[in-house]
Amino acid sequence: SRRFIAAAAQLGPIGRDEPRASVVTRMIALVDEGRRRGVRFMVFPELALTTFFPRWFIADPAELDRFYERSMPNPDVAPLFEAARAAGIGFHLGYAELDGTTRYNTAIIVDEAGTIVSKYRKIHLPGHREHEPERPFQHLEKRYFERGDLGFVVADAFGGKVGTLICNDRRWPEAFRSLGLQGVELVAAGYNTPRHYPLAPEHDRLQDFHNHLSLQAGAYQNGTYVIGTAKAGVEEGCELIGGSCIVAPTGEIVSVAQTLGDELVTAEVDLDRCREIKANIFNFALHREPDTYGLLTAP
Ligand code: ING
Repeated sequence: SRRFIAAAAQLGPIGRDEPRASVVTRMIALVDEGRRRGVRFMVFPELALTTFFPRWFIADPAELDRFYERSMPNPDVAPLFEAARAAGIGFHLGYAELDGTTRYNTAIIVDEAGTIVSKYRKIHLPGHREHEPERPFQHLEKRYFERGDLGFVVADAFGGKVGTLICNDRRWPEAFRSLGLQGVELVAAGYNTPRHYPLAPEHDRLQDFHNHLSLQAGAYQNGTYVIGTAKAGVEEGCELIGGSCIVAPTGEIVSVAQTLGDELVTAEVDLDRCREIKANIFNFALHREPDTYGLLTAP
């Protein structure tokens, strides 16, 4: 069977000036905990190496570039790669990527041997492009990142088909279905989700519900496990939701974070269970009607 222990490796707040070495040390502590619990694959959050810098308008390009990785792996993350490989643990890592002069919100999946088996660049970039000083905080992903150009990515890893979404992607059923149509069995989704959404403050109370609703729907409607991992807590004065969790292909949350700090959330997954959904209610070959879905690709 294809059963193993998987984990959401939730991170608490990362300070604007917190060195990467400090964050990597925190991540290695979670790798050590994962080794103790027999984990095979763990999912770190979106932009896991730095604070969520799109909350600020940063005019100085040199200051902005501080938050990006110019190569992956690199000397800052090498200790994490080494610790994970020594523990026989694969991982998902979200980070800001500077590719020449182009900036992406990127995530990689690394297998138990330390090999990068997939790379994804975030496609659904929320927020706004210009400085909007009247907001209590900015959400400038459309300014700081280009739209991903690698498509929706599924790779062979951990005995199955593993896909990646990044934060806002998880709210778009088309993104999940693009992985589902590739036979995905486990989706890794890191996120940084502020509690306060300035344009709709009446929805602050719903952020945890909408997070789980999105992850659970994506899991059920595509017959896949989903591991959603938060950067959580009050980070530089901005409240980020937690709720990291592991969702079964049935849509059931099988394990969930209990804190807003660094926390390893584990559960046994059995990739063969995806068939309960893929072979029945969401048997795409039998029941899906793509020739009626033309509107879905209309702009
Ligand atoms: N963050 C948020 C997310 O999609 C957001 C943006 C927050 C959208 C709250 C809607 C409501 O989870 C990122 N980084 O995409």
